Amino acid sequence: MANGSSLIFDPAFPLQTQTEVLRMIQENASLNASLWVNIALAGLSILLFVAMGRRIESSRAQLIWVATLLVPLVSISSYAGLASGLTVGLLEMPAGHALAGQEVLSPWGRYLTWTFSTPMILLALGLLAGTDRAKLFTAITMDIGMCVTGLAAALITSSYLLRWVFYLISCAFFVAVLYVLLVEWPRDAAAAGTSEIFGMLKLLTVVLWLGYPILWALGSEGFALLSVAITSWGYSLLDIGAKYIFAFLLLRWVAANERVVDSVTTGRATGTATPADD
Ligand code: RET
Repeated sequence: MANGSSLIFDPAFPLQTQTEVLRMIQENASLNASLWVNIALAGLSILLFVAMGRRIESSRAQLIWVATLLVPLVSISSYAGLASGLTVGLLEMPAGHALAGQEVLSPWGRYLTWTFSTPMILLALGLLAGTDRAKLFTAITMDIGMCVTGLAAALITSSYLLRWVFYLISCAFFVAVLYVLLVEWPRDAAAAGTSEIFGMLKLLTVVLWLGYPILWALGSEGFALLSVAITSWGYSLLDIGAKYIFAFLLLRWVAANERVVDSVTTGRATGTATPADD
């Protein structure tokens, strides 16, 4: 039936958009593969991490384990949302953008779900470093700020300038996260006796996390130098390192050094670390 008034909500339109988006994703084999690869890897990681953690008994090590396990759990939900078209939109880019006036596929669900996965990564790292609540709170809230403002940057269609303003706000939050990771937590980890593993995971995290804003700027959301599919592959590859490889290394160490983890109380440790493969 014809919709005579723009005030009347026609539920057929959003449904058509989602079906249309799903069709566009499925027609782009490379884009589709970049999503399904992560669904498969997240599924395997969940099974592996459950198996790795089943003998962990101490409460602190269990907390790190659950936080780590939540990373692939959030990821599989995130990628299922993207692969179904539920969390992908068609956005008309504003004047000034390289694709101005065109409808561009925007996988905004990625930025939304980082709000849930990245705090888990930081919680696990902070607990490993034996940090205090103030620094943990700082890192996690700054990280959430980074993700939410990153989501805003991706969703703005009214002004090209404001997309970049939000991008810069997000970067400012990110600097605070980097400060905690690079300056505060290494000191805490040294006092806690977890320097070696923390140092390795910190390096992996900082290097890979820096790739995300670079990719955003080069990809279809920013200067559009890369196609939607290449941008998506970029994020998918970064995710494989920053989530599954990171979580595997962390969990393997925690499972082998439960006593050390348990004795870490905000800056004081009594145990001594042993290599993860002992
Ligand atoms: C955005 C764009 C705006 C500026 C900045 C960004 C940083 C994103 C980061 C994401 C990390 C995601 C991870 C996900 C794992 O589940 C939002 C791309 C600074 C650092 C590790």
